[in-house]
Amino acid sequence: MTMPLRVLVFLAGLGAGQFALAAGVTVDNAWVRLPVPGQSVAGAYMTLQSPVDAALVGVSSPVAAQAELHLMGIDSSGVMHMQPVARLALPAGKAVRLAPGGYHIMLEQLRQPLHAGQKVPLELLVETADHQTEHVTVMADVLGFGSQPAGPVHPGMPGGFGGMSNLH
Ligand SMILES: [Cu+2]
Repeated sequence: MTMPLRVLVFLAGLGAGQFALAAGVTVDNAWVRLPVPGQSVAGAYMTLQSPVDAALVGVSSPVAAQAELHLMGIDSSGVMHMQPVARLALPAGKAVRLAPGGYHIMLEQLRQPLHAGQKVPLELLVETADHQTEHVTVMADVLGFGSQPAGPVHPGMPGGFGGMSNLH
């Protein structure tokens, strides 16, 4: 859909302009679902890949007072629910997808209304197997209703998650 984003990866403690690519995490297709008017939460999605075993252990964004990694699931009675996730494993060489209906970043207490076409910075904290942590800054596109990538459609849920804009 979009070109892979160029991400800036830097080791904590390095000076400005020094970009270490030790972990080399790449982030593709980062996007934020445009919240319905009046809502102060928005879901953010992307595909992460690390060449070495790593984990996503934290998220933040200047546009939100709080951001959390969540997993959405559907229980045996068909009720959708979600839970905070402290860390998301990024196995070496495996693309890990954050997408509607599954893992997502929830931006909470938005500090400003978002609009389609806007780019929102997301700060990802990635921990590698040797317990180094790196910040990965990625710009995510705010996508309105018609331009969102097709997400997984849950069987028995006509229209899939795209029709449920209050969820994320
Ligand atoms: Cu959530």
